[in-house]
Amino acid sequence: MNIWLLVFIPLVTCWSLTTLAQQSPKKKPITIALNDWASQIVLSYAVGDILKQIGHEVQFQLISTANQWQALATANINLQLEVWEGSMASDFNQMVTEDRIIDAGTHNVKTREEWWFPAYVLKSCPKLPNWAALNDCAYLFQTPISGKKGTYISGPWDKQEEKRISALKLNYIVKRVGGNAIKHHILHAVKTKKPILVFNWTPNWVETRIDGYFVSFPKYEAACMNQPSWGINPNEIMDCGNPSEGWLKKAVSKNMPNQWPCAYHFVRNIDFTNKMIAEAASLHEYDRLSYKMAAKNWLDAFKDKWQKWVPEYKPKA
Ligand code: TMO
Repeated sequence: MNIWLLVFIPLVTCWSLTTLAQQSPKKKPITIALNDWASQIVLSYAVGDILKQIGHEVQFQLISTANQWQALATANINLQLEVWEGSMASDFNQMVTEDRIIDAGTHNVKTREEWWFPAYVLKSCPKLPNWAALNDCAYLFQTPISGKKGTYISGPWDKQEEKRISALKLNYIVKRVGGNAIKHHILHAVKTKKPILVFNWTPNWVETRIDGYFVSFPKYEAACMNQPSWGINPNEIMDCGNPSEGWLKKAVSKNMPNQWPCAYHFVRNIDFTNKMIAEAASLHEYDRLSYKMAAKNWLDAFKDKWQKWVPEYKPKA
């Protein structure tokens, strides 16, 4: 028997209580974090919509992944739906260990966040995706700002990539762009068939539309992140890739179970699949729907899935 069934037996009346909640004049809104990549934003709007349907007030707060931990700890933000292992594991684990936020469960998803290139680059650099080919092929990725080095384009998330470049002695610089700019760099490169080396992740819209590969770095182990002696560089950390089968978790503020028990029950039930996330991203990034329209379409497309997270859910007439 699933342990959560035991924990939540007292809450089975949750969904009928929402009518009571609706009658109280001043309800404290649940604040959902909006970060800076498409699936996270679209799915936050979608989940916000479901929370409203079951009687909650909801508001959204734009915030960076770096700043969200403190905001969750002080309950200025109550819900973060996409905590990615590759970019957020150390902050998340520390906050949970210090009992400042709640780990609200793991999605049934395998994630990867890594350097990526379109498949046509293999013609000019056939030894990729092995990372050992990166230096020989650095000239392919030169840009005016990188001189003789290659340029690797990355986002605003803390990936310690400069440390990896140093540890693996890569002849590259990191060019940081906004989370939403990554798409334009990829689409432009693909349109003009130019080589590009760029931060990408899965599940994401890219895999549904563009053929490409993640660079295969030395296999990730946790020790690589904090023990210099680990790996091929005995003096530096980060001489490895990111987790290739990473987790994806939900984080909530500590006041959630008491303040909004029904919402908390629902959030624990939320279980995205790779397809649900890739589709959320594609609806906005490729199909060009606004975030909110993408959320609407997503809710229609995956009704059978998310309605199961809300026991006794009855669509409004
Ligand atoms: C956190 N992210 C999915 C952009 O790597």
